[in-house]
Amino acid sequence: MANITQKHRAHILAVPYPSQGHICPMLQFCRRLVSKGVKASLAITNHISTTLNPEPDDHVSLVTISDGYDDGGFSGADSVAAYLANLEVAGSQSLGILIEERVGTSDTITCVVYDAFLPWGLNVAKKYGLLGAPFFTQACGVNYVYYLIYHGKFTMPVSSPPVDIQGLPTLDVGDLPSFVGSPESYPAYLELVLNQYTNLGDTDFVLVNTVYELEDEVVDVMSKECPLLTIGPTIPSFYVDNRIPHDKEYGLSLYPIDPTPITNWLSTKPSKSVVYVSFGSMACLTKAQVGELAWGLQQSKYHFLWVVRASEEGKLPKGFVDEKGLIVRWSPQLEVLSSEAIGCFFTHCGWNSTLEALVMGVPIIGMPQWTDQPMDAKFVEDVWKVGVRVKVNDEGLVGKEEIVRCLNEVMEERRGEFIENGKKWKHLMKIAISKGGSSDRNIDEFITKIVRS
Ligand code: UDP
Ligand code: 7WV
Repeated sequence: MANITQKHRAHILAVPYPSQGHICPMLQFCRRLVSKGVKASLAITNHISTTLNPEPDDHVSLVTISDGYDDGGFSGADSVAAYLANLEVAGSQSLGILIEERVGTSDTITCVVYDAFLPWGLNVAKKYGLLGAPFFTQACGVNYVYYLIYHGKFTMPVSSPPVDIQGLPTLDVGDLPSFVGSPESYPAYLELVLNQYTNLGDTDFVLVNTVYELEDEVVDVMSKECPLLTIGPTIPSFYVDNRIPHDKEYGLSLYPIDPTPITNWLSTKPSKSVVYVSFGSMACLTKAQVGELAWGLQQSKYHFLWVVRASEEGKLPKGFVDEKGLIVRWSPQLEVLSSEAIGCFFTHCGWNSTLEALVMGVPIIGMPQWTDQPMDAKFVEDVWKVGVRVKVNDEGLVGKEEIVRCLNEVMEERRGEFIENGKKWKHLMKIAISKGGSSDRNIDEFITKIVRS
């Protein structure tokens, strides 16, 4: 048995928050560890496991825990607060059982890598004498704002003057994470993001899915306060360093998808002629906003591929059709963004989508909705300068004229500038995760520490 244990240098158990944007980056981080000789298992919820029936992963073992809602998952909960409370209780208990079952076997867990949204992961790890490392799925700048609030160094609600935080560009209220600008909007989620720091001092490592070169100033500032290891981008190796065989897709999609009609449609379109529109897995737009988007896309000159999730479909204007466009319920986003036909990405600026656009060198039109997205959009426009952010009108809507204006700006008028700037970030991100790059060195450091301990 000892031999088997030695074959892999350590066994990490990764516990993502059960949403699309949190599972994928952690799964990718696991694949990266496996490629470096570490065993990795990913704990998804019973609900996700039974609804998805995921294919076995070539690299990472899938195991299951409970979120307390084995039948309905998040939609089975009465409130966000109830979901989070039950996730903690049922999650801690089932995670403990998973760990205990493996003690003394060739599968013994060495370290629990838990989503920073789930700080109770550390308690479970410690109970069994294991190492624990939080994994932050959001940008370091966002994490730092929450960190300052948690430590009382920055107070909410923020009044109107712009705020200056060391390591970050000057931020207007609308550039801050939405929960900070309007603390009353989602109290349970605000608590979730602030609670990321409750036991940070007890951890030996803090893993962050970002790239040092994208946020060097804030990473340097925050590193003085806690031991950060930037390890991103957690995008399949095929699109970055291409060192890991068979790592081209995320592989764990919470939505059913048939890529063929989409890739076929894209293949008939001229180079850089298509606007890819998606707001990720969670955002819910108002019916009025979906209408403005529809008319804006229709009035523009460009082809568009628009992801409208099944739950959002009813908000499309009745009978809306446009021969320039293709509307789908979900897309193979990496394949789409890497397609020659794509000219720009009209996105909510979720952190994964933002990293994906940067790695593919695709110019961005940011239309942030909530949570960390406004800050990501700020960086897109003012730090990386790879695109623009839409302006919201007095009614809180992004009107069709504004949409057409932004499309013209990014698809034509300022296209060269955005492409040119984008090349730099794309290059830096690929170098970071390639052998000897900033993220690669940090991942090696993490492994060395967990293997030695
Ligand atoms: N995604 C996808 N197909 C879609 C829309 C999104 O594969 O039609 C993927 C996307 O590539 C990204 C993730 O879903 O990896 C969404 O994560 P993000 O952080 O951008 O946003 P969230 O869904 O968490 O708001
Ligand atoms: C899922 C649930 C809640 C939040 C997020 C994802 C996120 O912003 O990453 Br606050």
